[in-house]
Formats: sequence, structure tokens, C-alpha cells
Amino acid sequence: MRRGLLSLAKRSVTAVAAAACFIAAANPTGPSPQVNQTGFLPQAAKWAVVHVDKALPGDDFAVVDVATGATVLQATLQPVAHWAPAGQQIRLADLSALQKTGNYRIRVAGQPDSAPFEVGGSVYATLSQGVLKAYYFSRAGMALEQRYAGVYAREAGHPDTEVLVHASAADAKRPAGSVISSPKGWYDAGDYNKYIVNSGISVSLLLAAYEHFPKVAGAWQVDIPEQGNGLPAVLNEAAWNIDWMLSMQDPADGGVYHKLTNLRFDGFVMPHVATKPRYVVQKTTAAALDFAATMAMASRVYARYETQRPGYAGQLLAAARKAFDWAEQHPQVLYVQPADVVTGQYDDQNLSDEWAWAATELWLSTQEARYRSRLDLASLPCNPPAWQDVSGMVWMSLAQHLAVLPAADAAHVRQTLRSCTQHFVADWQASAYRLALPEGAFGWGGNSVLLGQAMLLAAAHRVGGERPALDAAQSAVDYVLGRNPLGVTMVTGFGARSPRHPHHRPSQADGVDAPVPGFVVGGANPKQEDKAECPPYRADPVALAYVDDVCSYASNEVAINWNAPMVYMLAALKALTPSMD
Ligand code: 9MR
Ligand code: 9MR
Repeated sequence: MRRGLLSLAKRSVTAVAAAACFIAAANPTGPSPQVNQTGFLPQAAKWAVVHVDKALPGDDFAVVDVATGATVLQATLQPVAHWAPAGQQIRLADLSALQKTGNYRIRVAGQPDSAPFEVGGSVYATLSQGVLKAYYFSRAGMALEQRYAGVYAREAGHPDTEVLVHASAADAKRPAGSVISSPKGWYDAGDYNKYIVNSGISVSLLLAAYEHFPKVAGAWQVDIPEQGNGLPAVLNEAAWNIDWMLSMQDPADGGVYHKLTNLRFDGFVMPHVATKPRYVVQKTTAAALDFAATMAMASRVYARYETQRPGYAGQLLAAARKAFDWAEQHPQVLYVQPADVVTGQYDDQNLSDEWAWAATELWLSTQEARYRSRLDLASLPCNPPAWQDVSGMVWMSLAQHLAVLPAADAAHVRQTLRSCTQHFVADWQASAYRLALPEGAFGWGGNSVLLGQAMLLAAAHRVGGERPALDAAQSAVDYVLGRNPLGVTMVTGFGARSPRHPHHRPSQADGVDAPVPGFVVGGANPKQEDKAECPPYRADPVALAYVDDVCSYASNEVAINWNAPMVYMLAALKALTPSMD
């Protein structure tokens, strides 16, 4: 890959810290004990992990108050167990009994104290707002002003008011080379492109955070230009991307372009410097269906704000219907990367889950039998939501609307969520690490797979009420927030130790040492699709297959669909964990 002078300079600034720290590729194991570095709500299940490859002098752990040094909890570690994904001997510390608000560290004789963590009723407020703010930092077509963006202020990039219709998307009304306007939206990830499939699930999860937990998500305050307009911050942020998505629908036929990108990836430069021509590429069925689902859901959510956004909800629903109609006429148009385009593909061969999701959201928003008849719940799997598998989105939405479902459907939703999360709960209980590992947990974007599992567990908890489902969800979030063998909070700028060199163009090119904050990185990925472009980093054990290097798009990129389940889960944990107030 190309590394500019700037990126080399940034590397040398941090090289000393990197060498001394978890980043060293040879041995990225983090210091023990490991704990969620943000912390816990008072009544949450609280676990920490202690590595015991070297025998400990004692069997106890203590929790000490950071300010006073006082021991607030002392208890015995659980027996030694082996956790294969990290190839480590570990002992668990159960600190659930600690409910008193404060800042703490875990102390184990023979080891350094853990990173600090907090216990408190608002422990996730700052982080929630931070992971939501990452979307503002990702906005295309808008200058980020200093008063909102601080040191991350930057010029506007990619206005996308003059986008070319690619040959793959051409038709009689819009021949190849015609110019359309498709502004706004969020950059997908470390790259500057915009993809409908991934935008759909990402923005829908922000909407779901609000629809499912309005008291929590509606109260988030984020400094963004729209504040004060009467809409909650989360809905203002979501609208920036929804408005872009709307412009990706061809008004002539309702079809939706798969993506808006340049032909190849931009260099590692700031957005306004990346000025190569951009194209809308091929209309696909996946794009139409994800678009329809997103717009149908959005129409319900923004209907509450008809006064502030007159006509918006109606416009969204009409767009959803039109896209669904297009999909019915073009039921199997799969994405095929044109020969002259190399940007992200988001290509999916199996559209049964996209059909189900679009039908579900349209049905919930219209109650029309036409959409219900397209929904075969009996054959629909229940997998952690991901860009290529949105089946979980269906169950989460149906769980939210249980009260309006026909009784048989409601029973089916309850039953499915219970059965599809049962093995997660069982694996979590049996795991040495208190972590169930869904398929793909160690793969490209694995952190989001764990967070997706957490969302299904949260949905199961909502419809069934069982506490273990909530505790297992908490554990998955804990993992991403630092209770992992790397000892790293997988969110830039949060926690004592977090990624410094994400595969994220602005973070690399902005001249600011610290990365843009609030981004969830992909996480350990033994497949190492970036091997040819990175210095060697270990692939084994799998949970350590991570490198904090800008080269590593396979383990250290950021992406809107990896942040979204974190946004959702922080709302969910706050709303679902019992509270003392
Ligand atoms: O920066 C790109 C990143 O957003 C993608 O996830 C990744 C995989 O498609 O590709 C990155 O771009 C690299 C390209 O694939 C190969 N040449 C170097 C590019 C920058 O690292
Ligand atoms: O998240 C995507 C992952 O599931 C795929 O395996 C990978 C390769 O196709 O692409 C990832 O998505 C990238 C997209 O193609 C381009 N923008 C950056 C995304 C995150 O790496």
C-alpha cells in the first residue's frame, strides 16, 4: 500500500509507545487483568479475566477504589481454565456484587492493576454519544466545523452533486455518463465510498436504537449542526444518510443503485483532496430491498416528527413501496463488479433474508397483507445481523412490535428468539472466558458479529425476560470494550488502551496524532486478507490475529456497520439492565 510522508511521520511519533505496548506484532497480548474499560451499570453482570500462564501467588482478586485506594470487594478467582481462541490459561473474576458508583481497578497479586473502569448509572452516556458522533465525523459533502469537530475539523469532501451514471447502471433515460446529484450520506468506512447495502443496515440500527429505546437514545446529546431543531441527535444524524439514500433511487422506475464510488479506492488523503470522478453503479435487488426496509422503518420513526419534518415520513414510505415494487419486477439482480471498478462489492448471493426484512418493515409500517404474504417466518433463519444477513433485523423488529402482531406470529417470534439464542447462552455459560463465539467472531469485522449476537440476546431478553440472555449480551459488549486478550478497547479514543492507527483515511491524513474518536474497529481476523500489505502479524491463536497498523483493513478498519450495533447495544444495556433509581 502507499504510505504518505505524513503517515510515516505519524508512525515514528508513536513508535516508542507502540513498541512498549500491546501493539508489538510479535506478542500483542494485553496486560492482565482485562476488563471492560468503560465499565458497568450498577446492576450489570461484571466479569474480568486474569491470565495465569504464570502461577499466581494467591487465589483472590480485589477491586480497589482509584481515588482512595480502599478495597471495595475481595473474592476468590474461579478455577483455572483454558481458553483456546487465545491459547491461554485464565481465571475469571466475578465482580457482579460491586454495585457502588465509583472508579475502580482490579488487583491481583503478582500482576499490575487493571485499567480503570467505572461503575455508575450513566457509565455509557459519553461512549454512546461518542460512537454516534463518529457518524458526524463520517459525513460526506459537509465541512466539519471546529465548533462541532474540534481538532478534527476538516473541509467538505465529495459533494457528489455531479455523479456519473456508470455503464452498468445505464438505461434509456439515464445513459452512461449522464450526471445526477446524490449528495450527503456517510463514508462507509476507512474508504470514502458510499454503499446502499451497508448504509441500510447501519442507519436502520440507529433508528432501531431510537425506536426500541427512545428514552435512552432520544436523550443522547451530540454537538452537530442540526441540534436545536426539535429532533433527537440520533435522528438528525440518521437523516443525513437517509437523505443520501433517497437520492440513490431512480425516480423513473424506483430501482436503487448499489453504490456510489470512484473506480478505485482514493489514496490516504483528506476528503477534499480526493476529487476523482464518482459513479453510481448497477441497480440491484439487494440495494432495492435494503433500501425499502430502511425507508419503511424510517417512515415509522420520523412520523413522530411530522411537525418538524412535514411530509418526510410520507416521502420515506412512498420511496420504500416503490423500491419494493421494483424488486418484485427484478427479483434476482445480483451485484456483479464491473471490470473497471475495484471498490467494495457488498455482493450477496442469497436474498431471502433481504426479502423478509423489506416485507417485514413494510408490513409493520402499513399493515398491508400484500407485504405479510411475502414473509415466510417459518423458513427464516435467526442470525446476528450483518450486511449480508439481515434475518436478525426481522426478529428484532418483530420483537419490538409484538403487541400488534397476530397471536400466532407473536408466539413464533418469542419461540424463535429463544431457540436461536439458547446455544449462545449455553456456550457463554460454559465458556472459560464467558464469551459465546458466533460463526465469524474471528473474521473481517468480527467485533460486529459479537455485537450482533448481543443484539439478538437483547431481543430474546426483551421478549422472554430471562436474565442470562442479558448477561451474555453484556459479556459480548465487554469483550469489545476491553475484556479481550489484547486488552484493548476496540473503539478509538475510548478506554485506557485503544487503537491508534485504524485503517481510516482521515485519521491517517489529518495531521492530528490521535485517531478520530468513536470508531469501532474490525477486530482479530486470522484470515488476514491484508497480509500482502502489512508487516507480518500473528494469525494464531485466532483471538490475537490483530494489528494496530493502518495497513490492516482486515483487522483494524472502521465501518459504519460496525459502529451501529455498538450504538444499539449501549442503548439496550442502559434500557434493559435493572436500575436502582
Ligand atoms: O482502503 C480500502 C478499504 O476500505 C477496503 O476495506 C479494502 C478491501 O477492499 O481495500 C482497501 O484498499 C486497499 C486495496 O484493497 C488494495 N490496495 C491498497 C488499498 C489501501 O490499503
Ligand atoms: O465488511 C466487509 C466484509 O464483510 C467483507 O468480507 C469485506 C470484503 O469484501 O468487505 C468489507 O467491507 C468493506 C467494503 O467492501 C469497502 N469499505 C470498507 C468495508 C470494511 O472493510
